[in-house]
Amino acid sequence: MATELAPGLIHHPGFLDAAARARLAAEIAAVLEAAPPVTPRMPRTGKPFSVRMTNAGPLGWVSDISGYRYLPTHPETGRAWPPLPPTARAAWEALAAYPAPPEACLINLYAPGTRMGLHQDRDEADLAAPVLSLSLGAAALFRYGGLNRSDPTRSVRLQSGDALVIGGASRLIYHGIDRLYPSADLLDEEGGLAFLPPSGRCNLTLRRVTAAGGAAR
Ligand code: MD6
Ligand code: FE
Repeated sequence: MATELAPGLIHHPGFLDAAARARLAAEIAAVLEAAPPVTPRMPRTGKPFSVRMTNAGPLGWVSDISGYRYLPTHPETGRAWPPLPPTARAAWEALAAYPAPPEACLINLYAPGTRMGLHQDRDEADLAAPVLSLSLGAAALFRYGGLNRSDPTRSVRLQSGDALVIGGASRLIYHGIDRLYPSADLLDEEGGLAFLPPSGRCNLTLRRVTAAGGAAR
């Protein structure tokens, strides 16, 4: 059962069943082989993020001392990002209600104790498309607010297999991850998440970057 947490912010608990979670985990493992995770850094200050990141798809989101941007190649290997995981792409087709495929799949890897500060996702030219988030591994507390950083916030727990669509009137809301819960997923116990430390978490966000039709605005 999907829940509309706010207009355009739709939570699909357990969207990926055990078989889909295992398939997605294997697809992510292959991406990580081809595109090793990097530690992003804050623009200007160079302060490292606690989360490690990589990407799949034609474009990947990177952050370093010179800023946030989308690039067609991995910043360290110089190679093109690997193809979008098919299971993630199928989730986009089922949930995004958008006529064009995703261009970027950002993969965030959380070790226990890591978090992600409140932010907006606004580096995409096409804000008509939602961001689709998929979670695997340890559960996390997702905090979301409004269009201003100081707006009141609420929280929802994202579990392994959950999908979250952030679109419509919520496309630019502030959001972040406050904490992980040290609860191992079955997938983790079965070794399907060998790319994560025990009780780690992986989140995928799928995005459209350029305006539909291909031209960046
Ligand atoms: C995370 N997610 O769940 C971080 N952004 O680990 C995000 O920052 C996010 O889940 C945009 C839309 C959905 C998200
Ligand atoms: Fe985000």
